[in-house]
Amino acid sequence: MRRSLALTAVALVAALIPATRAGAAVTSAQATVFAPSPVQTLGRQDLTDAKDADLPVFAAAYRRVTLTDLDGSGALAGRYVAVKSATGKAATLVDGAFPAWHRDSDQFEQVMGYYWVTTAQLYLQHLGFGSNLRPVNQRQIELRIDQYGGDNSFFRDDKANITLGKGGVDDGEDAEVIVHEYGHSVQDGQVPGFGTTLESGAIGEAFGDYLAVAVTSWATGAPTLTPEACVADWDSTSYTSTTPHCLRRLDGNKHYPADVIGEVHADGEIWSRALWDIRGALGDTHATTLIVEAQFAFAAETTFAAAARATVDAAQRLYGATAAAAARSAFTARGLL
Ligand SMILES: [Ca+2]
Ligand SMILES: [Ca+2]
Ligand SMILES: [Ca+2]
Ligand SMILES: [Zn+2]
Repeated sequence: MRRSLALTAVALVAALIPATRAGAAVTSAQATVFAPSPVQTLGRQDLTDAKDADLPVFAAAYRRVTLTDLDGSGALAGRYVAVKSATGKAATLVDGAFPAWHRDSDQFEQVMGYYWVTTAQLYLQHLGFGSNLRPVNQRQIELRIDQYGGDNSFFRDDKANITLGKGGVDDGEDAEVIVHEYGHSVQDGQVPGFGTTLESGAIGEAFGDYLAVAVTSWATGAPTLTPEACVADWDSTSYTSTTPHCLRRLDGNKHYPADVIGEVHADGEIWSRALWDIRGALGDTHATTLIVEAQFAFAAETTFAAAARATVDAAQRLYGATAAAAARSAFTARGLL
Protein backbone atom coordinates (compact mmCIF):
# COMPACT_ATOMS: atom_id res chain seq x y z
CA MET A 1 0.00 0.00 0.00
CA ARG A 2 2.64 2.53 0.99
CA ARG A 3 4.77 1.53 -1.97
CA SER A 4 2.00 2.07 -4.47
CA LEU A 5 1.22 5.47 -2.95
CA ALA A 6 4.86 6.47 -3.29
CA LEU A 7 4.98 5.36 -6.91
CA THR A 8 1.85 7.36 -7.62
CA ALA A 9 3.43 10.44 -6.09
CA VAL A 10 6.58 10.03 -8.17
CA ALA A 11 4.54 9.59 -11.34
CA LEU A 12 2.51 12.69 -10.48
CA VAL A 13 5.62 14.82 -9.91
CA ALA A 14 7.10 13.55 -13.16
CA ALA A 15 3.93 14.48 -15.01
CA LEU A 16 3.83 17.95 -13.51
CA ILE A 17 7.53 18.70 -14.14
CA PRO A 18 8.38 17.17 -17.50
CA ALA A 19 11.95 18.46 -17.39
CA THR A 20 12.69 16.32 -14.34
CA ARG A 21 13.54 12.71 -14.97
CA ALA A 22 10.91 10.46 -13.46
CA GLY A 23 12.11 9.08 -10.15
CA ALA A 24 15.41 10.98 -10.10
CA ALA A 25 15.71 13.12 -6.98
CA VAL A 26 18.00 15.89 -8.15
CA THR A 27 19.64 17.83 -5.36
CA SER A 28 22.27 20.41 -4.57
CA ALA A 29 24.90 20.51 -1.83
CA GLN A 30 27.71 22.77 -0.69
CA ALA A 31 31.33 21.73 -1.26
CA THR A 32 34.84 23.25 -1.34
CA VAL A 33 36.92 23.70 -4.51
CA PHE A 34 39.64 25.69 -6.23
CA ALA A 35 38.06 28.10 -8.71
CA PRO A 36 39.81 27.49 -10.96
CA SER A 37 43.26 27.04 -9.37
CA PRO A 38 45.43 28.60 -6.67
CA VAL A 39 47.88 30.06 -9.19
CA GLN A 40 45.10 31.83 -11.01
CA THR A 41 43.21 32.91 -7.88
CA LEU A 42 46.23 34.10 -5.92
CA GLY A 43 48.38 35.25 -8.85
CA ARG A 44 51.38 33.48 -7.40
CA GLN A 45 53.74 31.83 -9.87
CA ASP A 46 55.95 30.55 -7.04
CA LEU A 47 53.47 27.97 -5.74
CA THR A 48 54.65 24.37 -5.88
CA ASP A 49 53.00 21.03 -5.23
CA ALA A 50 54.99 20.52 -2.01
CA LYS A 51 53.98 16.85 -2.04
CA ASP A 52 50.29 17.66 -1.78
CA ALA A 53 50.69 19.57 1.49
CA ASP A 54 47.90 21.94 2.50
CA LEU A 55 50.27 24.83 3.24
CA PRO A 56 48.80 28.06 4.71
CA VAL A 57 49.35 29.88 1.40
CA PHE A 58 46.53 27.87 -0.18
CA ALA A 59 43.92 28.95 2.38
CA ALA A 60 42.80 32.00 0.40
CA ALA A 61 42.27 29.95 -2.76
CA TYR A 62 39.48 27.71 -1.45
CA ARG A 63 35.91 28.56 -2.39
CA ARG A 64 32.65 27.21 -1.02
CA VAL A 65 30.34 26.44 -3.96
CA THR A 66 27.08 24.65 -4.66
CA LEU A 67 27.19 21.30 -6.46
CA THR A 68 24.02 20.93 -8.54
CA ASP A 69 22.31 18.11 -10.41
CA LEU A 70 23.27 15.49 -7.82
CA ASP A 71 21.24 12.29 -7.97
CA GLY A 72 20.32 12.32 -4.29
CA SER A 73 22.37 9.23 -3.43
CA GLY A 74 24.76 11.19 -1.21
CA ALA A 75 27.68 10.35 -3.51
CA LEU A 76 29.31 12.48 -6.22
CA ALA A 77 26.98 11.21 -8.90
CA GLY A 78 24.54 13.22 -10.93
CA ARG A 79 23.09 14.05 -14.32
CA TYR A 80 26.34 14.76 -16.10
CA VAL A 81 29.06 12.93 -14.19
CA ALA A 82 29.67 10.09 -11.76
CA VAL A 83 32.98 10.19 -9.90
CA LYS A 84 34.81 6.90 -9.32
CA SER A 85 37.96 7.18 -7.29
CA ALA A 86 40.68 4.57 -7.14
CA THR A 87 42.38 6.66 -4.44
CA GLY A 88 40.90 7.15 -1.00
CA LYS A 89 37.35 6.74 0.19
CA ALA A 90 34.53 8.00 -1.97
CA ALA A 91 33.29 11.44 -0.92
CA THR A 92 29.85 11.35 0.67
CA LEU A 93 27.47 13.91 2.09
CA VAL A 94 27.66 14.65 5.81
CA ASP A 95 24.59 16.41 7.21
CA GLY A 96 23.53 17.60 3.77
CA ALA A 97 26.86 19.03 2.62
CA PHE A 98 30.27 17.85 1.45
CA PRO A 99 32.85 18.58 4.16
CA ALA A 100 35.47 21.25 3.39
CA TRP A 101 38.16 18.85 2.21
CA HIS A 102 41.41 20.54 1.17
CA ARG A 103 44.01 19.56 -1.40
CA ASP A 104 45.71 17.00 0.85
CA SER A 105 42.51 14.90 0.92
CA ASP A 106 41.68 12.50 -1.92
CA GLN A 107 38.08 13.65 -1.70
CA PHE A 108 39.08 17.18 -2.76
CA GLU A 109 39.89 16.09 -6.33
CA GLN A 110 36.70 14.04 -6.45
CA VAL A 111 34.67 17.14 -5.61
CA MET A 112 36.65 19.18 -8.16
CA GLY A 113 35.86 16.63 -10.87
CA TYR A 114 32.15 16.70 -10.12
CA TYR A 115 31.95 20.48 -9.86
CA TRP A 116 33.91 21.37 -12.97
CA VAL A 117 32.38 18.80 -15.33
CA THR A 118 28.93 19.93 -14.22
CA THR A 119 29.92 23.60 -14.54
CA ALA A 120 31.20 22.98 -18.08
CA GLN A 121 27.89 21.37 -19.05
CA LEU A 122 25.94 24.24 -17.46
CA TYR A 123 28.08 26.68 -19.46
CA LEU A 124 27.08 24.92 -22.68
CA GLN A 125 23.44 25.06 -21.58
CA HIS A 126 23.72 28.78 -20.84
CA LEU A 127 24.75 29.23 -24.49
CA GLY A 128 21.47 27.61 -25.51
CA PHE A 129 22.61 24.02 -26.15
CA GLY A 130 19.71 21.90 -25.00
CA SER A 131 17.14 24.70 -25.35
CA ASN A 132 17.13 26.78 -28.54
CA LEU A 133 20.02 24.70 -29.91
CA ARG A 134 20.39 20.93 -29.84
CA PRO A 135 21.83 19.41 -26.65
CA VAL A 136 25.58 18.85 -26.43
CA ASN A 137 26.90 15.88 -24.46
CA GLN A 138 23.98 15.72 -22.05
CA ARG A 139 24.91 12.28 -20.77
CA GLN A 140 26.40 11.06 -17.54
CA ILE A 141 30.11 10.52 -18.04
CA GLU A 142 32.36 8.70 -15.64
CA LEU A 143 35.30 10.53 -14.10
CA ARG A 144 38.05 8.42 -12.53
CA ILE A 145 40.95 9.58 -10.43
CA ASP A 146 43.86 7.17 -10.68
CA GLN A 147 47.04 6.93 -8.70
CA TYR A 148 49.26 6.14 -11.64
CA GLY A 149 52.72 7.55 -12.05
CA GLY A 150 52.50 9.55 -15.25
CA ASP A 151 51.49 13.18 -15.30
CA ASN A 152 48.70 12.90 -17.79
CA SER A 153 44.96 12.80 -18.00
CA PHE A 154 42.98 11.34 -20.84
CA PHE A 155 39.58 10.73 -22.29
CA ARG A 156 38.50 7.27 -23.41
CA ASP A 157 35.76 7.44 -25.95
CA ASP A 158 34.93 3.75 -25.65
CA LYS A 159 33.49 4.30 -22.21
CA ALA A 160 32.60 8.00 -22.19
CA ASN A 161 35.01 8.44 -19.33
CA ILE A 162 37.75 10.75 -18.14
CA THR A 163 40.72 9.66 -16.05
CA LEU A 164 42.62 12.26 -14.05
CA GLY A 165 46.19 11.42 -13.06
CA LYS A 166 48.05 12.41 -9.92
CA GLY A 167 51.54 13.06 -11.27
CA GLY A 168 53.09 16.34 -10.09
CA VAL A 169 50.23 18.58 -8.99
CA ASP A 170 47.19 16.32 -8.90
CA ASP A 171 45.42 16.93 -12.21
CA GLY A 172 42.11 17.20 -10.36
CA GLU A 173 43.36 20.30 -8.52
CA ASP A 174 43.33 22.37 -11.73
CA ALA A 175 39.90 23.07 -13.17
CA GLU A 176 41.41 23.79 -16.56
CA VAL A 177 42.80 20.25 -16.80
CA ILE A 178 39.38 18.81 -15.91
CA VAL A 179 37.53 20.99 -18.43
CA HIS A 180 40.13 20.28 -21.12
CA GLU A 181 39.35 16.56 -20.76
CA TYR A 182 35.65 17.32 -20.79
CA GLY A 183 36.23 19.08 -24.12
CA HIS A 184 37.19 15.69 -25.60
CA SER A 185 34.00 14.22 -24.17
CA VAL A 186 31.99 17.07 -25.75
CA GLN A 187 33.46 16.44 -29.18
CA ASP A 188 32.96 12.69 -28.87
CA GLY A 189 29.37 13.37 -27.87
CA GLN A 190 28.90 15.50 -30.98
CA VAL A 191 30.85 13.29 -33.42
CA PRO A 192 31.46 9.77 -32.06
CA GLY A 193 35.07 8.70 -32.50
CA PHE A 194 36.24 12.25 -33.27
CA GLY A 195 39.91 13.06 -33.56
CA THR A 196 41.95 10.04 -34.64
CA THR A 197 44.07 11.81 -37.29
CA LEU A 198 46.76 14.44 -36.76
CA GLU A 199 44.66 17.44 -37.77
CA SER A 200 41.41 16.30 -36.17
CA GLY A 201 43.36 15.30 -33.07
CA ALA A 202 44.96 18.75 -32.95
CA ILE A 203 41.50 20.33 -33.19
CA GLY A 204 40.49 18.16 -30.24
CA GLU A 205 43.36 19.37 -28.10
CA ALA A 206 42.78 22.97 -29.16
CA PHE A 207 39.08 22.87 -28.35
CA GLY A 208 39.80 21.37 -24.93
CA ASP A 209 42.18 24.22 -24.16
CA TYR A 210 39.72 26.81 -25.45
CA LEU A 211 36.83 25.34 -23.46
CA ALA A 212 38.97 25.24 -20.32
CA VAL A 213 39.54 28.99 -20.52
CA ALA A 214 35.99 29.85 -21.61
CA VAL A 215 34.35 27.83 -18.83
CA THR A 216 36.62 28.99 -16.03
CA SER A 217 36.33 32.64 -17.07
CA TRP A 218 32.55 32.29 -17.24
CA ALA A 219 32.37 30.66 -13.82
CA THR A 220 34.91 32.76 -11.93
CA GLY A 221 35.49 35.90 -14.01
CA ALA A 222 38.35 36.50 -16.42
CA PRO A 223 41.61 36.27 -14.47
CA THR A 224 43.33 39.55 -13.60
CA LEU A 225 46.46 38.13 -11.95
CA THR A 226 47.44 35.68 -14.71
CA PRO A 227 47.05 35.85 -18.51
CA GLU A 228 43.62 34.59 -19.57
CA ALA A 229 45.19 32.80 -22.56
CA CYS A 230 47.27 30.59 -20.26
CA VAL A 231 45.98 27.02 -19.83
CA ALA A 232 46.49 24.94 -16.67
CA ASP A 233 48.45 27.56 -14.74
CA TRP A 234 48.62 25.35 -11.63
CA ASP A 235 49.16 21.84 -12.99
CA SER A 236 51.94 23.15 -15.23
CA THR A 237 54.03 24.38 -12.29
CA SER A 238 55.20 20.74 -12.07
CA TYR A 239 56.76 20.66 -15.53
CA THR A 240 57.48 24.22 -16.68
CA SER A 241 60.27 26.45 -15.45
CA THR A 242 59.45 29.80 -17.04
CA THR A 243 56.70 32.09 -15.80
CA PRO A 244 53.85 32.50 -16.19
CA HIS A 245 53.44 28.74 -15.94
CA CYS A 246 51.24 27.49 -18.78
CA LEU A 247 50.68 24.01 -20.18
CA ARG A 248 49.84 25.74 -23.45
CA ARG A 249 48.49 29.14 -24.50
CA LEU A 250 45.64 30.22 -26.73
CA ASP A 251 47.40 33.35 -27.98
CA GLY A 252 50.49 31.89 -29.66
CA ASN A 253 51.57 32.79 -33.14
CA LYS A 254 51.88 29.42 -34.87
CA HIS A 255 51.11 29.29 -38.56
CA TYR A 256 50.00 26.51 -40.90
CA PRO A 257 51.78 24.64 -42.39
CA ALA A 258 55.21 25.98 -41.36
CA ASP A 259 54.77 25.29 -37.63
CA VAL A 260 53.25 21.79 -37.90
CA ILE A 261 55.45 19.29 -36.05
CA GLY A 262 53.17 16.25 -36.15
CA GLU A 263 52.13 16.26 -32.48
CA VAL A 264 48.48 16.94 -31.69
CA HIS A 265 48.95 19.17 -28.64
CA ALA A 266 51.62 21.35 -30.24
CA ASP A 267 49.82 21.58 -33.58
CA GLY A 268 46.60 22.34 -31.73
CA GLU A 269 48.00 25.74 -30.84
CA ILE A 270 47.45 26.75 -34.48
CA TRP A 271 43.73 26.01 -34.17
CA SER A 272 43.25 27.33 -30.64
CA ARG A 273 44.71 30.72 -31.61
CA ALA A 274 42.07 30.98 -34.33
CA LEU A 275 39.33 30.18 -31.78
CA TRP A 276 40.85 32.76 -29.42
CA ASP A 277 40.73 35.40 -32.15
CA ILE A 278 37.09 34.61 -32.94
CA ARG A 279 36.30 35.04 -29.25
CA GLY A 280 38.24 38.30 -29.20
CA ALA A 281 36.23 39.60 -32.16
CA LEU A 282 32.73 38.38 -31.23
CA GLY A 283 32.81 37.90 -27.45
CA ASP A 284 32.57 34.66 -25.54
CA THR A 285 28.87 33.89 -26.01
CA HIS A 286 28.67 34.23 -29.79
CA ALA A 287 32.13 32.79 -30.39
CA THR A 288 31.73 29.65 -28.32
CA THR A 289 28.19 29.08 -29.55
CA LEU A 290 29.24 29.08 -33.19
CA ILE A 291 32.42 27.09 -32.48
CA VAL A 292 30.47 24.33 -30.72
CA GLU A 293 27.57 24.40 -33.19
CA ALA A 294 30.05 24.01 -36.08
CA GLN A 295 31.52 20.88 -34.52
CA PHE A 296 28.33 18.91 -35.18
CA ALA A 297 29.22 19.16 -38.88
CA PHE A 298 32.83 18.00 -38.51
CA ALA A 299 33.84 14.64 -39.97
CA ALA A 300 35.45 12.39 -37.35
CA GLU A 301 38.73 12.66 -39.28
CA THR A 302 38.28 16.23 -40.48
CA THR A 303 41.10 18.36 -41.85
CA PHE A 304 41.85 21.84 -40.53
CA ALA A 305 40.56 23.38 -43.77
CA ALA A 306 37.25 21.51 -43.78
CA ALA A 307 36.65 22.31 -40.10
CA ALA A 308 37.50 25.96 -40.68
CA ARG A 309 34.98 26.14 -43.52
CA ALA A 310 32.32 24.49 -41.33
CA THR A 311 33.01 27.04 -38.58
CA VAL A 312 32.67 29.98 -40.96
CA ASP A 313 29.40 28.46 -42.22
CA ALA A 314 28.09 28.15 -38.65
CA ALA A 315 29.01 31.79 -37.99
CA GLN A 316 27.09 32.86 -41.08
CA ARG A 317 24.06 30.72 -40.17
CA LEU A 318 23.86 31.89 -36.55
CA TYR A 319 24.97 35.51 -36.68
CA GLY A 320 25.32 36.62 -40.30
CA ALA A 321 27.99 38.06 -42.55
CA THR A 322 29.96 40.10 -40.01
CA ALA A 323 30.48 37.09 -37.76
CA ALA A 324 31.38 34.91 -40.75
CA ALA A 325 33.98 37.48 -41.81
CA ALA A 326 35.50 37.50 -38.32
CA ALA A 327 35.77 33.71 -38.32
CA ARG A 328 37.23 33.64 -41.84
CA SER A 329 39.77 36.28 -40.88
CA ALA A 330 40.87 34.30 -37.80
CA PHE A 331 41.47 31.13 -39.84
CA THR A 332 43.13 33.01 -42.72
CA ALA A 333 45.57 34.60 -40.27
CA ARG A 334 46.70 31.09 -39.25
CA GLY A 335 47.03 29.85 -42.83
CA LEU A 336 44.08 27.50 -42.30
CA LEU A 337 41.91 28.98 -45.07
CA1 LIG B 1 45.66 16.78 -3.87
CA1 LIG C 1 49.58 16.83 -12.84
CA1 LIG D 1 44.18 29.72 -17.04
ZN1 LIG E 1 43.69 16.41 -24.52
